[in-house]
Amino acid sequence: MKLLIAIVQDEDAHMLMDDLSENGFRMTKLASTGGFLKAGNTTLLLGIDEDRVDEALRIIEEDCKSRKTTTTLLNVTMPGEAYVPLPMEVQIGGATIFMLDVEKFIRI
Ligand code: 2BA
Repeated sequence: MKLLIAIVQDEDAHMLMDDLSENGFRMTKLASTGGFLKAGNTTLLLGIDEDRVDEALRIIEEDCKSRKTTTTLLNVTMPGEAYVPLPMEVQIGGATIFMLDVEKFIRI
């Protein structure tokens, strides 16, 4: 069994969870926050039998869209210690996925 940790955009999370559920995948949704944008995103934990990992990845790829956003996260320090927000365009990926081997899976 593999544990997929998939970080996706909130906009895609609902449809993705529906599609994964309809195809028999079990998951846990965590509300998360990206370290760079400091904006909400969704982290899904999926315990998956190895022979179904590719299927899950295909569904994630179909549902999760890459988008551009503009952030004013970065500041430019001006003389006199004034901070001017600097708009910056950021491309957020469809999904960031970590895949781990599961040593043991127990449901009680
Ligand atoms: P954030 O950390 O809020 O990052 C949002 C997007 O900002 C990233 O999209 C990337 O395009 C950009 N970005 C991140 N750090 C940057 C930096 N130091 N300089 C310039 N641009 C930067 P993605 O790469 O698609 O990541 C989307 C979300 O996935 C991230 O949200 C974070 O929550 C998670 N993530 C990505 N890589 C990760 C990693 N190595 N470990 C843990 N979480 C990760």
